[in-house]
Amino acid sequence: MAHIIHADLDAFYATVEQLDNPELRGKPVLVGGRPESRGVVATASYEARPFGVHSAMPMRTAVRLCPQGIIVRPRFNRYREMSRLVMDVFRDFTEIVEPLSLDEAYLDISGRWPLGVALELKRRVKEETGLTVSVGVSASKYVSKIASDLQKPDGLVVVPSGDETGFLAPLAVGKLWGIGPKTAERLNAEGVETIGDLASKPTDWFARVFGQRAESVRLRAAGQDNEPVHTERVTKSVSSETTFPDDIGDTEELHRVLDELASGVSGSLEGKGLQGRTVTVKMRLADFTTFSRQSTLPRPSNDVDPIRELAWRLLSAELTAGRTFRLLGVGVSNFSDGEEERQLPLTLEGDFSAVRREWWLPETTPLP
Ligand code: DCP
Ligand code: MG
Repeated sequence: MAHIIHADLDAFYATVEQLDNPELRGKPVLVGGRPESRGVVATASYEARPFGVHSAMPMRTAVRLCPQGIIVRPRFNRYREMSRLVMDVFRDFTEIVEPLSLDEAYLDISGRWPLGVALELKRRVKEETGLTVSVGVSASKYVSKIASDLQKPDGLVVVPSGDETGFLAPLAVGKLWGIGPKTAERLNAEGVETIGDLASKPTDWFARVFGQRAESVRLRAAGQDNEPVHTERVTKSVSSETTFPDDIGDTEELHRVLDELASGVSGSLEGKGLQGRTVTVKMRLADFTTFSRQSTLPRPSNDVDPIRELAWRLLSAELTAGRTFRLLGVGVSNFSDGEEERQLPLTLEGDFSAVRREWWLPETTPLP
């Protein structure tokens, strides 16, 4: 079962400024250029938004609308730094992360319990960075992107598979991917106000209005899209190593260190939902000679026992009298493609829909 998260930080630049400077907290903050030098607003804190201030607005206009607004110059290096922290949290949940900008990304969490992952993601981002993130979850990228925007700030909207059309129906056509303001205007003139209006049109109407794009627009209006999450960084191996303060030659101590490394790697594999077949032990001797030995498990695993045993066998073969080690590492690679994982039944699906009925859908959405 495909589950894709779209996560977008709330008032990103402004929230970073409020975090770093407590005096700005709870106040309307306008991050951007100076009004007297034709600066524009990069973003406004949520305290400033009720005044009608938004990104890309001339700062001069923003100050007129919100005279009590505090203007702060952007600090891009700081935002990049915070972005890296947030993306690292995202990557703790899945290796399939597609960043769209400094403050938003898609995460493929297929095969997991979406509401549980979303709540934990929000909690960890808050705990580790102080930022709040709005999250949308559904089976497709663009539905999730629409969903993440609906309950900002600190939003969480889950659209269960099968409910896409009902979820999209009441929304303005302009919210649909690929429908710009001009097209939206043209559609409104034809009496098509909502995505639901659009979805109810016959196929030949789409062909007439959208030409080449007809089929893709029609499918999207119906809540269908199979665009995968694109990621450049796919994990090929998970490993852990340690350099000792003093070289170790004692067999028992080496054994203990190896156990620790193996259980760290096992935990990390489990956290990422990965199972591997190849176990590698990396060794560095007192004279800095570095080499590794690897072997294969009978089947892909992330269990600590088989990994630990194989790692120990590899290391044992290298122990000779008087040999001391500066560094040891354990790695697991050669992952299975995760197909088994994707087919796991979603045992919590029942509870999940009950929860959704009460809290997770925006009020504008008719419940089935
Ligand atoms: N940004 C910018 N100029 C724009 C839009 C955005 O410089 N025209 C910057 C400032 C934002 C950041 O990019 O903080 C992220 O953009 P978002 O559109 O996600 O806006 P925010 O995160 O600020 O607010 P929201 O809570 O609506 O996501
Ligand atoms: Mg944002």
